[in-house]
Order: sequence, then structure tokens, then C-alpha cells
Amino acid sequence: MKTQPNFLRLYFNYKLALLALAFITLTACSNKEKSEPKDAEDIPVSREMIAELTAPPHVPTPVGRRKAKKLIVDMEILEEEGEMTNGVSYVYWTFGGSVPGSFIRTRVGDEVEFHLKNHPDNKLPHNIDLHAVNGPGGGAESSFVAPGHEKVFSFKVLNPGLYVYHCATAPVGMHIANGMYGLILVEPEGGLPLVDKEYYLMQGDFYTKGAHGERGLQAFDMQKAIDEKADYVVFNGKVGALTGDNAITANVGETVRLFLGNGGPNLVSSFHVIGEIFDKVHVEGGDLINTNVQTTLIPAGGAAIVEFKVEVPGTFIMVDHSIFRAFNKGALGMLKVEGEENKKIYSGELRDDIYLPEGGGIQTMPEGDNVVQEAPLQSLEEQLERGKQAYMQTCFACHQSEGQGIPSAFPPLANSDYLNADVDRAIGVVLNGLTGEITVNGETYNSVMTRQSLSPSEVANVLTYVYNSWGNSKKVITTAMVEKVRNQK
Ligand code: HEC
Ligand SMILES: [Cu+2]
Repeated sequence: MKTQPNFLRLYFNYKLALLALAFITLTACSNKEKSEPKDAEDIPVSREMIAELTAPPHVPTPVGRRKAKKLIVDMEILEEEGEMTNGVSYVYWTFGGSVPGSFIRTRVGDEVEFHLKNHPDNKLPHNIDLHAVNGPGGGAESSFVAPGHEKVFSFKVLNPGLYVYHCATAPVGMHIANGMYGLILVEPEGGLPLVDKEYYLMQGDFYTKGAHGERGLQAFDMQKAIDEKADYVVFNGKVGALTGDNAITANVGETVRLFLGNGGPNLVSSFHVIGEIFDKVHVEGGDLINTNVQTTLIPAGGAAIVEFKVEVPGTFIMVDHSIFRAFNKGALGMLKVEGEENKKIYSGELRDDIYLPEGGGIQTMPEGDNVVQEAPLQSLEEQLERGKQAYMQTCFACHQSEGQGIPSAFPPLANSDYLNADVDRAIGVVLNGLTGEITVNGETYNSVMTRQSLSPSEVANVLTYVYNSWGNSKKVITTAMVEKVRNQK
């Protein structure tokens, strides 16, 4: 092989170096023009625009490439009764009629003209402290507003990020505990990268005079709030705001972005999606991006943005991984993903062999020490509601949300021939647990169902719900029927 003369090689290298130099200086210049942060306070605003506000779990349209604007935010405070969970109601104080309050979406440089309206039917004065504001009280001092009044103040958004807003009227803790919080997003110039799905979730802890689940209209309990003993810890203001038909959704292959907030007033959230890993987390809602995160902390009065691609179909449970809050106090939501299976990423169950190190005996759930006094049933509808609630708390984990069970581990309750054949036997199963081989719809199961600690009326309710769901035989089970079976034993 012939080698080039030395001087020629030198010449080429020299030309190449020149070219590279020219390129570097060029790109450096253009980069400088593009991203040199203009002082956000000097960004001019063009024209006026009414802000789109949305109730959770929805968020307004991304800002995209729009210029900074004078953004009019019209926020109405409403004090109104709502449902905490089946049979339990609560008087919420809200920004815009929802808990959390309406989502506000801005971009750096926007000049927000905030109109805070306190509805004349409300009983109390309120105000708003937006963590996105650079100014005394985050706006609280300028926005204190009595019922039947409107306050206007304005501020320029300077720092990109996701921020909490909340009421800061004394007693502050009580106003927050009643639901007065929400999120305001400040997008950078040019907007956040586009994704397929965006949702708004915010955790909050609630303190009621009655214990968790105690029926009727429940008043706020100041002492429990001071002691930080929450009766409910929930996403989006109530138990079940994001489960079943209210679940958020996505399709396989899509990227999901969750705008997460925590109103508190007291508890810190350990946010986790079961069966997903956050590809990206905007830590604490700021610029720092962490990747490949399992659980992210959201401080009380703080936020986070998480993003992940959903690879396989299924129901992904979102929880506060302080896990008793999820399964006993309500901090549980669902993301339902539809699409093609991908066995390369997740095989599904390959085999199930019975493994019972403690023998085939039936274990018992510990008995609760404060059994809630139940109000008498008024109607079948009410019995079904209570039954559904008990189902979601106790049976759901094994028999699944639609009673479909899990092949070769937990038999189906949907359209179950075993269930429908013999009511007394079914009552016995729920009262006492079950072990040994059984056949359900032609499949054999040989496992153990733990004994559940349910009162006879709870057994009646949960079985009535099961019998009246998913194609079963629509029987109604009474407490007396359950007691009869119990006494036979
Ligand atoms: C810890 C998991 C678990 C929980 C919780 C559970 N079950 Fe079961 N259940 C099972 C298993 C396992 C079997 C099958 C036992 C066997 O193989 O002998 C079963 C069997 C049954 C059967 C009979 C078979 C059929 O499919 O019809 C009924 C009825 C039933 N369960 C109802 C309930 C109800 C109602 C609840 C809630 C109050 C509940 N179970 C909670 C695991 C569970
Ligand atoms: Cu308030």
C-alpha cells in the first residue's frame, strides 16, 4: 500500500482543524444567542390570554412555543360537601370546585393577573400562597378575600418548575386539611418536551371526627391533625378518585408524564407505581433530573414530575409506599394500560407450584381492636356499596378488581360455578377461609384462602356485592343467613 507523502497529510489535517474550529465557533455563537438566559423579568409580554384551568386528573394544553403573555387566571373558591368514600361525606374547601384545585399552566415570563373570587355562599375568608411567586406570602398578603368579594393581584413567573399553591389563612393547617391546595406549572421557554399522556395527581391527608369508614357527614378533627393521625390519605381528594372507571389510561408504547403534588398538611409521600420504573424524575419539581427511579419523595407543600414509557399492558397501581396508607387509608390509584403483550419484557406467570412451608392450615388475619359501629342498612343499593368497599379492601388483592382471579393461584369469583352452586358453602368460605382442592369453572385450585376478620354483616355485604356482580346469580345475603352458617360450625 502506498502511503501519502507527509506534507500532504499535514495539509489535510490543517484544513480539517480549520474546519472544526470554524464549526465550533459558529455553534458556540448560535448557542449563545439561543440559550443565554435573558433575565426572565425582562421577557416582554405580548397580548392578554385567559388561562385554561382544569380539574384533576386533567391538565391544560402545553404552552408549546407560545410567547410570554399576560395571563388572566380566574379562580373561584367554593366550600362544598363532597364524598370522601362510599357513605362518608366531608365539607371540602376548594380552589375551583375540585381537590386538588384547578391546574394552572404558565411559561417563564408570563405575567399572571390573578383574580381570586370568594363565593358569597362561603362562610370564611381565604387567600392564596403560590410557591411560584417571588413576593411576600407568595401572594397571600394581597389576596386575602372575604365571602362575596374578589381580589386581584399580579406577578411575573420567573422560575420554571412545578409549584404548589395553597390557602394560607389562619388556621393555615385547617384550610389546607380541608382541601385548599393545587399545582401551578411554569414551563421553560419553548415548553417541556411533548409526551403522549399527561395527568395531574395530588396527595392529601384528612382528619375526621369519626374513624376511617365511619359513615355520615364527618367534621374536621383538629386534635388528630395536630397529632398527625390521618384517617384518610388519598390522591385527588377522595378514596377511589383514580380507581376502577376513574383510572387514568395509556396505551402500550406511550410516554406518560405525571404532575405530582403533595398538599399535606402533614405527611410526606413516597410515590411509587407498582410495576413501573420512572425513566425520568424532575426532583422536587425543579431542574434536577434523576433517571431510573423506583419511588420518589414528594414533600408536603412540594411537587415532582415523573415520566415513564409503558411497555406492557395491565393495571398499574399507584401508591404512597408508606403502604398502610395505600391499602387502609385510600392512597391508591390505577393506571390502565392497553395494548399488545410483550413477552420479552414480561413473561406473565410461567408456572405455579404449591408451596406451603407452614403446612396447609388456614392462617387468620389479626382482629382489629376498634370495630366500627355500623349504621343499619337502608337499601340494597347501600348494601352493594358497602360490599364493594369491603371487596376493594379485602378480597381485591387476590380475586382481582373484576373478580377474574389469577390463573392457577386465585379462583375467579366472576361467573363462578362454585360460588353460585351453594350459598351456605360460600358464606362458610368467607367466614372461615378455605383450603384443599376445589374445582371452579373446570379448573382445579389447591391453595389457601386466609380467614378474613369480617363481621357477619360485612360478610353479608361483600357476598351480596359478589353475587350481584360479574354475571353471578344475583342473590342477596342477609346478616341472619351469615349468622346461621356461623352457628352451625
Ligand atoms: C389472600 C388471598 C385471598 C383473599 C384476600 C380472599 N381470597 Fe377467596 N380464595 C382464595 C383462594 C386461594 C381460594 C381457593 C382456596 C382453595 O384452593 O382451597 C379462594 C376461594 C374463594 C371462594 C370459593 C371459590 C370461588 O372462586 O368461588 C370464594 C367464594 C371466595 N374465595 C371469596 C372471597 C371473598 C368474598 C373474599 C373477601 C372477603 C376473599 N375470598 C378473599 C384467596 C383469597
Ligand atoms: Cu382558606
